[in-house]
Amino acid sequence: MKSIYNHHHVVHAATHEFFRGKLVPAFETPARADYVLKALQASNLGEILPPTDHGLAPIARVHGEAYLRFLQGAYAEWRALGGEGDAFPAVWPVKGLRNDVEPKSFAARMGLYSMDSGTPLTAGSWDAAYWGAQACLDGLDIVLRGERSAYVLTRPPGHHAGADFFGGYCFVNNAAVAAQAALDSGLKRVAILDVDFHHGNGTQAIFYDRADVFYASIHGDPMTEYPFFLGHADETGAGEGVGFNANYPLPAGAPNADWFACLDAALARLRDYAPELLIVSLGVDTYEDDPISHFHLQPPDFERMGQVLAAFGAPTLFLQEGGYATEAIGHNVVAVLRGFQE
Ligand code: Q9C
Ligand code: ZN
Repeated sequence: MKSIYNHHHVVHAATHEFFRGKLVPAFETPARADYVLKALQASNLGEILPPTDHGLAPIARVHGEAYLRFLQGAYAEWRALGGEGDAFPAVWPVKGLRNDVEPKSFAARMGLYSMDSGTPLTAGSWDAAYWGAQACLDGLDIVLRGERSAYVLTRPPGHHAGADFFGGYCFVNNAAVAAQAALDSGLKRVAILDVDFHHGNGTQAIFYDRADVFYASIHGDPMTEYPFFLGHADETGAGEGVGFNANYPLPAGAPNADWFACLDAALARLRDYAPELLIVSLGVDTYEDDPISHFHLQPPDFERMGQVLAAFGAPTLFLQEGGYATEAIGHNVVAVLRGFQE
């Protein structure tokens, strides 16, 4: 299996994030990708290639023009105002406030285009996210050219980013960009299976009223787990998209057998959909020792996950999402890919 490695990820390096009212060391770090790269290289799974430039257009198929304009210039604006270090939002247009007018104030636009204060916007956020999306488009090309699978090693992750906002450590929704590009290249049905511990609210929202992308996710119950405000089982799609969204929330601490039962249920739905391409939002924060998540998958479970996904039989594009047990991420990712390959 070929991999694309977004080596530009290093320019997105937050030092801290807000957690329970305090600044704590950032969880989403460059070291995460370094460990995966090391494990990939040691695994001999296949060639590891750099991304190539497909331009802004495929990203603009998913994200709003005003949001992208903001994101590209946000860090420079922050610095021009005297901001030091990373930028954080502090005010949001919640229910009853206007979100249809873009204020001039930078602080106001930070809130308009974000969903939480846990996502540091750094000097390199845009460049790293831009090249991450490019890497995903390269991974897509590999699969569209007829290979059975490809893996994209990138950060920041993507699945919490909506059409018009960042959050959950995500800025550009890589899975959505790849899915839309696959449709634009002529495919008719694309499935996204999100196995990250957290519900991919951004991905779900982007395709919620459409039948050409089926979004299925297994995740911590939003009643207690981030992103809290989306990811319930009764979210089944809207309009044309009714019946093309499936959520499998599980309580924190759920037994691994329950997780695999949900995987079977999700894949049964996707089998009926008969996608021409399966995109896997591959977060490994389902790992037992993940510091911010609450499932208990172990290394052999990741290998089994890969085997089950291989048995599904669709051309498969794996995109890296979360996973914060830094030193274990590489091993767990490679276990999935090895399980798939066998
Ligand atoms: N300080 C992904 O896994 N914050 N995003 C949790 C910990 C949000 C995770 C609080 C977690 C987002 C892609
Ligand atoms: Zn996650």
